[in-house]
Parts: sequence; structure tokens; C-alpha cells
Amino acid sequence: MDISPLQKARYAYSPKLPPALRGPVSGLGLETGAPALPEAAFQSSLKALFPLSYGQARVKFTRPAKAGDRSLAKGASALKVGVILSGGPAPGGHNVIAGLFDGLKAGNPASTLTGFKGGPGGLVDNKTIEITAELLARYRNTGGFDIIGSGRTKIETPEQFEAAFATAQGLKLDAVVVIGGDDSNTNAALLAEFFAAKKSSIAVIGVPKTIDGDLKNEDIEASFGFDTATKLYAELVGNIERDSASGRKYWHFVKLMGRSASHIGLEVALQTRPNVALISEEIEAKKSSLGDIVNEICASVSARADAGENFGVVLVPEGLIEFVPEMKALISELNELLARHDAEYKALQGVEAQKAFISGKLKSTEAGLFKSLPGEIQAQLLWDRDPHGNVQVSRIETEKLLAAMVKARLAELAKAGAYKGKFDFQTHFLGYEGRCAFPSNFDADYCYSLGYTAFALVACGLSGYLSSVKNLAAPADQWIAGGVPLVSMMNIERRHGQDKPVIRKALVELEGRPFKTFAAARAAWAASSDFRVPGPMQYFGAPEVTDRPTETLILESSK
Ligand code: FBP
Repeated sequence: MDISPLQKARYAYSPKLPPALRGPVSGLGLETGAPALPEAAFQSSLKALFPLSYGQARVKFTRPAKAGDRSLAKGASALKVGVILSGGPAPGGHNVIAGLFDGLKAGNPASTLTGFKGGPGGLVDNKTIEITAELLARYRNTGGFDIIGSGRTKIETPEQFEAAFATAQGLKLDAVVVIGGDDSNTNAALLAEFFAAKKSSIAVIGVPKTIDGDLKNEDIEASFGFDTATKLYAELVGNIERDSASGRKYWHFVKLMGRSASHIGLEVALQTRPNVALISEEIEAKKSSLGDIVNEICASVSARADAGENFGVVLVPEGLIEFVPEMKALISELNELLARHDAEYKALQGVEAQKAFISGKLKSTEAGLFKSLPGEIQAQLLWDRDPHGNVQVSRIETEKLLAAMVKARLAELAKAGAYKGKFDFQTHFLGYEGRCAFPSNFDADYCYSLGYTAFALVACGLSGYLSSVKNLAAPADQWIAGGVPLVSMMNIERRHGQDKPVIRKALVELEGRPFKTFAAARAAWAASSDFRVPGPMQYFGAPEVTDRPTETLILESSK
């Protein structure tokens, strides 16, 4: 294989583990905490939906094991585990598999790890690949999910659940480990309950993945991949800022991935100090219209033009469109209509016929808004939902919509004599280029630890848990490994026109330190060219450069 010098050097990297996981598996203890319950409003419905998994306790690994600790009942026996990579790739997935594999082998060299190919569909369809030490050696500390592939199949129908169970039983698995985001881990919780209802001892353990950073709560400080992806986007945004200050002729509108949540946009803003960074959650809270957002951008463009600076950078979160109240109402009506009239709608020939059909069924306000949007955006809003019922926001070109609206508004202002600058723009979408980057040292360590923890949870005979590693803003020798019951993170949401139990998505908190830090600084950034250029991610060198966690994590963990 012709591999790059960096890939070769990364093979030699030895990820750090939390102290409890270092040393022989036999010395590992498990401390059981209080039962972890979901939000009060959803307790009775979730108890009814998950009678066997509801009310489990948080657990934490300790070393040495203390009297009263639950033992690693299955720690020394040979285990057979299956692993799934689910949803969008996130840097570090290969290291989760490496940590899981090494844990299994440390417990008993006869243990085996099977990969399900192409995501959850691999479990349903029994498509597997044996993960050997030789295979894994080619993927350690590398980005991507290509060792076994990923997919977005939602295990939903009774037939799919039965097929998943038949596969796991047929392979005589002790556990299935699902590496995924909120939707995939919701699936993991449902599978765990289903297996338990079958009186099977096959465990299901989840691992918190997603570059979006929205799978977090009081127990999960960060999802893996967020650190690497934001470092990569921040490098690129910093470079764009410097280019804009060098050429002095463009405003750059940069859409950043992240689906609904603006964690990525906020983190990149904290690292790069752009002129404008839109935060969807604030836009929703302030009930800002598209017109308000355009005016906010125009204010910065205009103030900078007065100072002779006809350039700048605007960060646009991927999911923005869903948070503008009038657009949110439109999307939710579209979701209901598309679910209700699925067959009729799909039978129509061509996108124009589909637009006309749907627009004829919308309520009058929403119909007016839909008709006012550019044709391309109308079509993008109608594209298929993903298997979990989400609008595919990565395909809606919000950055282009906003740039065009800003240009039109500036032309009006210029006509009225209220704007005298020059405005030209470029648009960018940063997303896919960050999902398979070589994991940062942080993600390489975190992912390896999450995988090793998943093994330890299986070895303790637990099921329905999400692998957790805490105290992440501190060096790895202070990290704490444990597990959190999946059901405790769930609530009930409207999906595909129905109420469904799902793991709660964590959006940006407007009272949280990361947002408040940004909000206190942004007025100065809007007017100045005091950009911050973070430069490329470093893998070798001084720990303060190579191991620095995200600003979000640092701010959230500082009391
Ligand atoms: P996950 O939630 O599966 O981690 O996906 C993250 C993500 O990268 C989002 O930021 C983005 O909206 C979406 O995947 C794009 O999905 P796809 O890969 O199907 O185009």
C-alpha cells in the first residue's frame, strides 16, 4: 500500500486511556450510582415503552476494584462482539473499534470482534467482516469509517428487529456495539429492549459519535469527532479570513455542517473571530425573520464599508433554515404533508408538478412564503427526508440564499443613499471535508477510551448503556470511564408525523458559557478585521498545541 508519511507516523501513535482502564482487566472495578431517570414529563411514557431497560443506574470504572463493586462477570471469558458504525462519519471511529478490540483481547485473547458492513443494515442483513489484528493495524489512528463502512438504515419494522436478533443470535454474539449519533443510539436503546424482551443475554452498548456535537448532556461532555472537525473547519475559515483581508474584495458566506445544532459554528467562531456568526438557537429564541438576519449582516457590511473594508466573513450554521420561525412552520407543515400524501406525491412526474401539488395543500401564510423562495430552495426543501425523518439540511443552500438576499437589500439601501460600499461575495460549504480527517490527538485518545469502555461495559454484563468518558477538559490521566443508561437521555418527539421516543438532541444553550463568551465579543468582531487564524491541526509537538480540547469544552468545564 502506498501510504502517506503522516499515515505511517500515525500508526505508531499510542492513544492514552483513563487511569482506571490501564492495567490488567482483572483489577477493574465497577461502581454503581443512583438510577438515572429521563426528564419528568416523559418518565411514564418511557417506562411503558422500555419496561426492561428503564431506571438503570449510572456506572463508573475504578481501579483497584473496591469491596461492593460489581465484578467484571464476563471479563475473563472469551466474548463475541459485533460492532456497527452508524450515520455520518466522524474522525476517530476506527479508534473506537481499536479500543474495543484491544479491550476484548486484554480480557481474553480468544475473544472476537465482528464488523457489520455498511451500518445498521449489516446487522439486519447479516453482512459481516471479521476484524483481525492485521486488518485493524491499517486503520489505527486514521480517519474515516471505511474499515467496515457506515449507513443510515433505521431499524424500525418488527421484521427488521427480528432479523437483527436472528443475526446476533446466529453469530452467538454476547453484545452489539453501536457507534452512532442521537438517532443511532435511539436505535441501540430499542434494540437493547427488544433483545431483553426476547430473554436474550445479548447486550447492546452505544458510543457517542457525531461531528455535530449535539449528543451531549450532564453525563456525555462531547461526542467524538467534534474536536477534529472543528479544528479542521477553523483552519479553513481562518485561511479564508486571511484571504479576504488580502484580496479585500469579497464577503465570504461559509455554511458549516452541524445539522440542527450550531455547536460547530459557535466553536469555529470562537476560534476564528469572523465578522458575523449566526447561531440558529438564538435566531429561534429571538423569533428573527429572514429579513432580520439579512439586516444584521447588512449592518456589518455597511459599517465595514464606511471604514473602507469591503470584505468580511459570515458563518452560517447548516440547520439555520429550520430555526427561522416562519421557515420552521413551513418545514413542519411540509413534513406532515409529505408523510400524509407520500404515495400521491411520489407518483407525480417532475419537481415542478410536486412543488405545485404541495404548495396547493399548504396553509395560506406558508404557501406565500414557499412561493417567495427561489425555485432551487423550494426544490431542496422537498427533497427526501433521511430515514429518521430529518430534512437533509446539508442539501439546502442557505449560504447562497442569504448572500443573494444581502446583495438585494444592499442594492435597496444604496438606492436610498444609505450604503456606499461595494459588495461581491463567494459562498462555501464546509462539511464533508471534516468528517474523515485524521483524528486529532484528543479524538484519537477519546475514541480509543470510548471503545475500551464499551468492552468493559459488555464484560460487566450491562446492556442499554452509552459508553462514557468524562472530565475531558483535563489531561487523559484524569479522565473517568463509565456508562450511562440510554433511556435516561430520551424524550418524546414528533417524527414522520408521529410521536416517537428519541435521544434528546443538545442544542446550543444561550445561557451557556460558550455562547455568552461569543455574544460578549461579537460586536467588536462585526466591525474589525481582527481575525484569528488557528492554522492546521498538529499531531506532534508540545501538548499545549497538540492536545488542546475545543474552546466549547474548556468553557463548559470551567466553573
Ligand atoms: P450524524 O448525525 O450521523 O453524525 O451526521 C452528521 C452529519 O455530518 C450532519 O452534520 C449532516 O447534516 C449530515 O451528517 C449529512 O448527512 P449525509 O452524510 O447523509 O449527507
